[in-house]
Amino acid sequence: MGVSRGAQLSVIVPTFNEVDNVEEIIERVRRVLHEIRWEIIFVDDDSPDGTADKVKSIAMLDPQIRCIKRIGRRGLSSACIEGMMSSSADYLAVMDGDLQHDESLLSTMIDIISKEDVELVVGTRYMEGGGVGDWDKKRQMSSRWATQLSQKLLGVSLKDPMSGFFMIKRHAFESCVGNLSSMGFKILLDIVASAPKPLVFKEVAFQFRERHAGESKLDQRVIWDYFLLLIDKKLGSHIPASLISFGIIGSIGVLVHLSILGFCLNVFSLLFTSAQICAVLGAMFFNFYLNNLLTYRDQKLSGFDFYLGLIKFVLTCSVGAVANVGVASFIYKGYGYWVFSGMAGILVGVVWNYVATSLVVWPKKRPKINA
Ligand SMILES: Nc1nc2c(ncn2[C@@H]2O[C@H](COP(=O)(O)OP(=O)(O)OP(=O)(O)O)[C@@H](O)[C@H]2O)c(=O)[nH]1
Ligand SMILES: [Mg+2]
Repeated sequence: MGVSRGAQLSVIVPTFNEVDNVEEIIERVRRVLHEIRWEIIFVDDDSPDGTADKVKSIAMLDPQIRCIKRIGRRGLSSACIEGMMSSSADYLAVMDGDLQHDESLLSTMIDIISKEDVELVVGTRYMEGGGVGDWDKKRQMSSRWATQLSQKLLGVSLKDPMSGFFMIKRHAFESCVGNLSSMGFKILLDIVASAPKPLVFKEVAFQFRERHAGESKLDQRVIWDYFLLLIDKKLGSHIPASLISFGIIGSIGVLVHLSILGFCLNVFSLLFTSAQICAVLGAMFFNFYLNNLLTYRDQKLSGFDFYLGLIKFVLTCSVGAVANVGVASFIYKGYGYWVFSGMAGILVGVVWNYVATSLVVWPKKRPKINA
């Protein structure tokens, strides 16, 4: 067999609209990694700013640079996972594409992971020497709170499980990959909580820097994804996270329904049937809007598709309502327990609505090739 020429370290960089950071990140990584064969794998979700084209134009001249372009997909965690799965290197690092992670730490990490008996090295903001830069109080508090929650709930002992900067041995990553939830932004938390046995880790401090160029993709929906990840990990993936999300939104929808009903009856003095119709339509709109925003954010409908989706949602859920009433009445006639009958109807309705709307309203898109 010939001498191995493949990369020993793959640095996975998830990107969405990071075109002005690509060259800088490559140059900075090149400056810090000397005694190892490395490659950078950019995983881009078809950024409108042409990030993937930029990476590919560099990759044409430099085999150390690779690009995975995903179409009709979004998601930081799933992008990192696909990047890592495409690597045959012994060591995998994950680093943001906006230069907020201190790339000089890569050489420290590779030193540790290749010489010591550890499977994972984590860049940590919450230990001496580390920090979160110029974050405002609100962001600092929510990050601390999310950290403590995952430590308590999932028994994670990392100081900074929310960090997106780490290096892991490929065999250790591959031992977890079948259990990953692959949702949201928190890929490190997903990995450590999915490991069949606790990963041996070491932490190194780093200062979270300011973004080099471009804009943050962080928004309030990250919080929802984070809770779904926690629930998914706790329930052992027996129930799809999207069904949990659908169910939670539906439960809040019941409160919305009752509020509209009460409002229409007491404030507008509508007849009960008219008030109930308003409440049903209001709750359906609420459910559609939030599911479009949160449960199916990767396939979010907008513009004309939003209104078309709303009509399909209302029609599909109407069938669910008929099934709900039918099943509940059937069981009630047979056994007479109203709570049990009602619950059975709700269960059938929710499952129908979830399955049918995922097929009819938010079907998995066939990718549109822009290039
Ligand atoms: N492939 C892919 N990458 C993403 C997606 N969302 C974010 N990213 C990338 O993930 C990295 C982290 O995203 P940021 O928006 O910088 O999030 P953050 O660093 O937690 O937040 P800020 O401090 O506000 O920048 C960046 O390189 C983004 O380009 C996505 O949906 N798909
Ligand atoms: Mg960032």
